[in-house]
Amino acid sequence: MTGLPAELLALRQAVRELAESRIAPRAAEVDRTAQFPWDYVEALRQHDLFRVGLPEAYGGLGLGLLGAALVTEELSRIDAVAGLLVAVQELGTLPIVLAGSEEQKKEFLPRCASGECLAAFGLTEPEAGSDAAAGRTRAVRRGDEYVLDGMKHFVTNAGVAGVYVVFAHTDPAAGARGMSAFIVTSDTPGFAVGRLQHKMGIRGSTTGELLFDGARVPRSRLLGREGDGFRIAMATLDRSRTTIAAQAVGIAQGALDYALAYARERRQFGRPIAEFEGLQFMLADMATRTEAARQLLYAACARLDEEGEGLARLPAEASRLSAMAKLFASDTAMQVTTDAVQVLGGYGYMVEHPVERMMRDAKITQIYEGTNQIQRLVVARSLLETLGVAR
Ligand code: COS
Repeated sequence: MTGLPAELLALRQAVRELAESRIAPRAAEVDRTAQFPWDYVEALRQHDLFRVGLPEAYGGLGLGLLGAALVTEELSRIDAVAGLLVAVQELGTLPIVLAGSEEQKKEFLPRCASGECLAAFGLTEPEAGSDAAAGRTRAVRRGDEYVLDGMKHFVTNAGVAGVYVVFAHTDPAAGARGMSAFIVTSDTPGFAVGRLQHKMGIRGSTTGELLFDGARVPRSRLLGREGDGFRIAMATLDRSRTTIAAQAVGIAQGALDYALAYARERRQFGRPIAEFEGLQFMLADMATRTEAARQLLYAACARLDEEGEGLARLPAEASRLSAMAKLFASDTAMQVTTDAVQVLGGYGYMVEHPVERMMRDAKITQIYEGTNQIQRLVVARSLLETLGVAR
C-alpha cells in the first residue's frame, strides 16, 4: 500500500497474521452458530487492538481513524464480525471522546481501550431509523438523576457491552435540539437488554433492544449539555462511518482473494478458469473497485484525522468524504462479493466456501450507520452548502 507510514504498515501486517491464525479457523463456525465470539474479543485484547483509535491520554494508541480503519479492514478480510468489534468500539467511544468531560473520559475510555469493557451506541428506534431525531425515548431530570423511559433497537453489541451511549429527548418539543446523550452502564437500575435479532449476516455479532423502564442515570453521565445529543450523534457518525467503509473494503478484499485463488485452481474445458477472458475481466473489475474504495477510505480517514476532537461541525468536505467512503466501499463490497460467488459458480452458493458468508455480511454495510440513501443525501447537501446554495 502506497503512502502509509511504516508504523501503520507494521500494524497492518501484525493484524493480518492475527486474523489468519486466530480468526480464520473460527469464522465459519461463528457464522453457523451465531454465538458471540468472546475468543475474538480476547485475541483483540491481547494484541491491544481496541486501543488503536483512542487518544493516548486515555490508554489508546492515538492512531486515529486511519489506524482503526486498517485494523477493521484486515480483520474483516477474514471475518466481518471481528472487524465489527473494533468498529463498534469506535462508535461507542467517539461520543465520549468528542463530548465527554475529563472525569467521564478518565472513567470510561481506559476500560474501553483495554477491551475490558465493550461499548455500544443506542440511537435507532422502531420509528426512528434514518430520521434519527424522531426517537421517543425520554429523559426527565429528577434531582441528581435522569429517569429514562423508552427503548432502542438494532443496537450492535447489545447484551455484551458494559457501556452504552444512549440518546433520549430531554425536551421533546424541541426536536433534534431537544435530544441529549447519556452514558448508561449495563448495571443501571431500570435498564435491561431485550430481544436479540436473528440476522442474514454478521451473525456472530449481537444486535438487539435496549429497554428503559424508569432507568436511573446519574446526572454526571450526561454527555455535554442537555440538547447536545443530536450534534453528538452526527459528529460521531461523521467519523465512525469510515470504520464501516473499512469493514466493507476488508470484506471485498477477502472475497477477491478467495475468488482469485479459486479461479487459478478450478479447471474447466481443460484449463484453469482464470485463463478465460470473461473471468479475467470480472477479476480485474473486482480488484479495481476494491482498490478505489480503499484509497477513498484512507483519504477520508486522513482528512478527518486532521480535525480536532470536540463538537464543532466538520467542514463540509470532510463529512462528505466520510459519507462517500462509506457509500462507495459498501456498494463495492456488495458487488465484489456477488461477483466472487459467481466466479465460484455452484460452489460459491454452498456454505463450504466463505464467499456466500461474505456476500451476506456485505449487505449490512449498505444499511447500518446510515443507509446509502442517507449517505447520498449527506454528500448532496454538503455539495450544495459548499456552493452556498440553500438546501
Ligand atoms: N454534525 C454536526 N451537526 C449536525 C450535523 C453534523 N454532521 N448534521 C446535522 N447537524 C445539526 C444541524 O446543524 C442542525 O442543527 P441546528 O438545528 O442547530 O441548526 C441539526 O443537527 C438538525 O440538522 P438537519 O436539519 O440537517 O437534520 P435532519 O433531520 O434533516 O437529519 C440526517 C440529517 C438525515 C443527515 C441525519 O438524520 C442522519 O444522519 N440520519 C441517519 C442516522 C443514522 O446514521 N442512523 C444509523 C444509526 S447508528 S447504526
